[in-house]
Amino acid sequence: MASAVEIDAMRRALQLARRGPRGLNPQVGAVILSPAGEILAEGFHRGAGTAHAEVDALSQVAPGAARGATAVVTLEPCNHTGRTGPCALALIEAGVARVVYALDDPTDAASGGADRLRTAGVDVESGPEADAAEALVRDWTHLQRTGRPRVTVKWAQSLDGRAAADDGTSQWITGPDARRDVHARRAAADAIVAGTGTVRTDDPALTARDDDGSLLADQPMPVIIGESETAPDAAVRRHPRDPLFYTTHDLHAVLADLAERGVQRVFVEGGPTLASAFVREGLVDELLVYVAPVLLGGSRLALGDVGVPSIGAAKRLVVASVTPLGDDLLIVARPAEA
Ligand code: AOF
Ligand code: ZN
Repeated sequence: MASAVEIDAMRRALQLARRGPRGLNPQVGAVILSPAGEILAEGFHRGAGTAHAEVDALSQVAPGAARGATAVVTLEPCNHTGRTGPCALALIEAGVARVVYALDDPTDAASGGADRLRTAGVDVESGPEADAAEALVRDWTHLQRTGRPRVTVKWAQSLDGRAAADDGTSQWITGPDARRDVHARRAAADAIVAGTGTVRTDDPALTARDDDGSLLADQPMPVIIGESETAPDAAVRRHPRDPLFYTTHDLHAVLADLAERGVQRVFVEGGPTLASAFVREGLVDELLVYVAPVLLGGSRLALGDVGVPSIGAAKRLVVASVTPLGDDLLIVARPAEA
């Protein structure tokens, strides 16, 4: 059983983990406790190629001072030599007597640290705060498992499924509460994707903003897909992060490339053509549909061709939640098979 002091230390380690960047490696935090339960050192992982959290924490204690100590880590200490050496070995060599970690390492390459520690006589315990630790690295785990980022596709529509009036105007279908929710979700994504057509016609800023229009602290990287040129004075060129442009229409290739750049979560807000392409290719992990109680009629549908010639091929979804936002509704849905 983990002690109350160890559980507190794990919560602290989770806070520390969040100081590290989201990217190719998971966010990991570590706390070293003396046998009396005092914090000797704290550490976190600053991204691929830098010291792991355990090694970062150990580097802050005097040689020999971690002997008999307890290491509290948010992820199972690794057992491999990747860009850095195995943390399990570093802990053993430092003389740590006990290791408490929250979550097993989900990768084949790096897992096995717990067994290695036990074999060396270290007392090992796993599980405290596992849910929070799992939530923290969920997108990274998805990236490991699938080789692509998690994809959220969002659109706003009228009650009759239109994304714009027939003259193309669409500002605004939904109200301020729904728009605030969208901006918070943009801020939580690593990249925001739009098509060149939407960039040309709507000139979106693709930033995450609060009600008065000022920028939120976290900004997704803008990603523009398509063949037409983006004008030199397009709003997206003033985005705080440099936009990434892809001229290919192969969304699988785009997502594989984003994964290699450490993009864990993608927010697709690119208009009906791009949304349809993601749906058609089966690349959607989560759909966010903001439904406003208005009727627009006409031909500007929220989705075009999604590769459903007949009802037997319908893309079946499960509804994860339905949330009222002001006068609007947010429906979160996922593919039925996922
Ligand atoms: C840990 N502590 O702080 C992190 C771990 O290429 P490397 O050497 O940076 O190894 C990356 C892998 O190590 C990564 O895929 C994951 O399995 C694990 N991350 N492990 O013990 C850490 N960041
Ligand atoms: Zn490690």
